[in-house]
Amino acid sequence: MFVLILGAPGSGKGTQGKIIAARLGLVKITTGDILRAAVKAGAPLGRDAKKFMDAGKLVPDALILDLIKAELDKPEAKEGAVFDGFPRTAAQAELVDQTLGARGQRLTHVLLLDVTEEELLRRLHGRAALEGRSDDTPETVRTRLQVYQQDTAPLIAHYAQRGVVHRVLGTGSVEAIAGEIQRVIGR
Ligand code: B4P
Repeated sequence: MFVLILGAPGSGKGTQGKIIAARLGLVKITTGDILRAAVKAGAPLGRDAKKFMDAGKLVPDALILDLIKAELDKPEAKEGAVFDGFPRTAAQAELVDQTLGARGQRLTHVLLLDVTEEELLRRLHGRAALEGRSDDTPETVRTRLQVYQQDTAPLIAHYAQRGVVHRVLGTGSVEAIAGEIQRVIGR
């Protein structure tokens, strides 16, 4: 089972991804967390990625495709995984398709978390106050929402053609949303 959680910044991908991965006993791969850890550690990738992240832009595919490939090739991701935060561009989606396809696998579920822009802004401003994440400033949040619409939202049509997209209302309690996802996946 390979589950992709797709949604705008602040839609609850990280929150729901953690719950799904724990319930299904799957590894969760979160590119945002990997990048933030690389920044914190002062690793070369982190040094290169930081300026894009702080500006609310996507880290260029040239920097991130190798990282995604390495994560997909890890033994614990060979039989299934939850993808949180990637693929986010057409090139990343192609890499995921090719890597899984070469193993006779495919994305089995794409969960699209549907949240209004007003609610996204409310949540991200709330997180800025709580966690002080460097990319949660009002200006950067606007950019991230635009980048999502431009680069990532087109992936919905790409996966919808294969009939694997499930739209889930992403507002309400975390538990209610998790319950709806469980119902949709059937496990
Ligand atoms: P991410 O870490 O993926 O950031 P995000 O899109 O904001 O999602 P996140 O997981 O943090 O938020 P969530 O919706 O769970 O990316 C950060 C940056 O890294 C990107 O801008 C980019 O620069 C770079 N990056 C990462 N992956 C990349 C890739 N593949 N390619 C290129 N660049 C990449 O949650 C948001 C908030 O909502 C939380 O505070 C949560 O508590 C709250 N929330 C969740 N569910 C809720 C609910 N039901 N009700 C109320 N609040 C809720």
